[in-house]
Amino acid sequence: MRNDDTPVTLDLFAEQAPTTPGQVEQIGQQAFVLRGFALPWLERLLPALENVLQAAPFRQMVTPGGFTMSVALSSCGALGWTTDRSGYRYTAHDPQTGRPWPDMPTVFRELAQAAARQAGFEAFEPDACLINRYVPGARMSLHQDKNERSLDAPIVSMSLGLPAVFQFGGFARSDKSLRIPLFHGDIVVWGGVDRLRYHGVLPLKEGQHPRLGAQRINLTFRTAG
Ligand SMILES: O=C(O)CCC(=O)C(=O)O
Repeated sequence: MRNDDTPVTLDLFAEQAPTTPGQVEQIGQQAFVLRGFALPWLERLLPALENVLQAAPFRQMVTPGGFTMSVALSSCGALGWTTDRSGYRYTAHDPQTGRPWPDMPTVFRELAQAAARQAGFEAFEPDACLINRYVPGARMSLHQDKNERSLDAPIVSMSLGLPAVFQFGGFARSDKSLRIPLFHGDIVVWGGVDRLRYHGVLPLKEGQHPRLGAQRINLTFRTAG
C-alpha cells in the first residue's frame, strides 16, 4: 500500500520497475539478486554501451544445431562469446568485422567489480562482457555457463530496459528453477558452489521501457580466458 492507501499492484510489466534499490535477495548459497544496483551508474553506463554497440552492432547468431538465436548478441572486452555451426566459443575478434571486440569500458568493469564485491566475490577481473538484446518474444533457454577456462570467477549479469523473468535452477537441466522477476538496474551475481547452475530467461513480454523502449538488454560479465 502507498501512503494514500491506494493498493499497489506489483505489475511485472509496468513501465517503472518496482525494484527496491539496495535490497539484496539471496537465491543460492553464493548467488544474489542486487536490486537496483546499477541505477546510480546508468548516466555513465548507457553512453558507454552506445559506443560499444556502434563498433560491434547486435547480430543474431546461429547455434551448432542450426537454430538462429532469438536473442541478438554483441560483446566487449578481450574476449567475446560467439556461436556458429562449428560450436560455442570465446574469440578475441568479432567474427562479423574481423576486428578485436571493443574494449570493455571502465564504467562496465568498475560496476561489475562493485557488484561482485557486494556478493562476496573480491578481485573479480572480467575479460568478457556479453551483451544480449531481447525484443518481445525473445528468450534464452536453460543453460550452464561453462565455456570459461576457469570456473573460479563469478558471473555478474545486469538487466536494463523491459522486465523479464529469470530462471535460476539446479545442476541438471530438469531440476526445478526459481522464477525471478528482474527489472531495469537489477544485477544477479552467482559463483562458487552455485557457479554451474542452469539459468535462462522466459520469453520477453511486450512493453515500452521509458528509457530503452521495447527491448531488454542484459550485460553478462565473465572471466573467460
Ligand atoms: O539475460 C539474462 O538475464 C541472462 C543471460 C544469460 O544467461 C547468458 O548470457 O548466459
